[in-house]
Amino acid sequence: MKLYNTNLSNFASKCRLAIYEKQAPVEIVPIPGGDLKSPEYLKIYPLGKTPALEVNGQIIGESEVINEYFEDKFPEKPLLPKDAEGRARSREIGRFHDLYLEPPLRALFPQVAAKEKDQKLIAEKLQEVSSRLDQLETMMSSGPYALGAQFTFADCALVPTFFFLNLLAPMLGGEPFSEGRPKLAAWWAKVQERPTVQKILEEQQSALMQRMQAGN
Ligand SMILES: N[C@@H](CCC(=O)N[C@@H](CS)C(=O)NCC(=O)O)C(=O)O
Repeated sequence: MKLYNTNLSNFASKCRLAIYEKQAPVEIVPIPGGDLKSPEYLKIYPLGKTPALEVNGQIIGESEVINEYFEDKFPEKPLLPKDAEGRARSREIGRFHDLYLEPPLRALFPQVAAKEKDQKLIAEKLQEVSSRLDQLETMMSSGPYALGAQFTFADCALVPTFFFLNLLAPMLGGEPFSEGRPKLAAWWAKVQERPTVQKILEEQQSALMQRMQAGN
């Protein structure tokens, strides 16, 4: 079983975090041809996105689907609660992340390196991220993790995106995400005590440095 991965990708990092938590026997491999749109990779996964999981010659795409597959395949260290309501809550936060919180943040990525910044877009997207964070604050448990005592897929979804939130918002003039959001602030402090989370954040950081040194 192989995960086609780039360490900087928050979606691929979501799956690597689950792999590390579960100590799952998954080979983590770079993108063939060195680019998501290389002919070699498009042949394997026509969407040209990361992550993608290859199992017995077949591709499973989409980070949330891949993580659910890991839960089915490697149930020993569960990342979903046992009760139906807890499972729904974890999935709800995962979906909230993918559909509502991450897209406005992603829209800001090109602005960091842009010589002429689009200040209107920056202000709009920072505002959107900020309201999504307010909504997320109401969804978080009182800790230590997103849903409470158990570290779940909800945490796997949020951690790699908070790496970018932490960096990006201040660089573009936004307020630190923890400002006025005590549950998110406490969660972020706590979750970083976890060795698997430290590993993911180090991998994202070092991939970002490499990307910056390469000048793209
Ligand atoms: N919904 C997808 C999103 C994956 C995604 O967009 N990954 C980015 C890297 S963080 C990517 O592959 N971008 C290239 C593209 O969309 O063409 C998932 O959850 O896996």
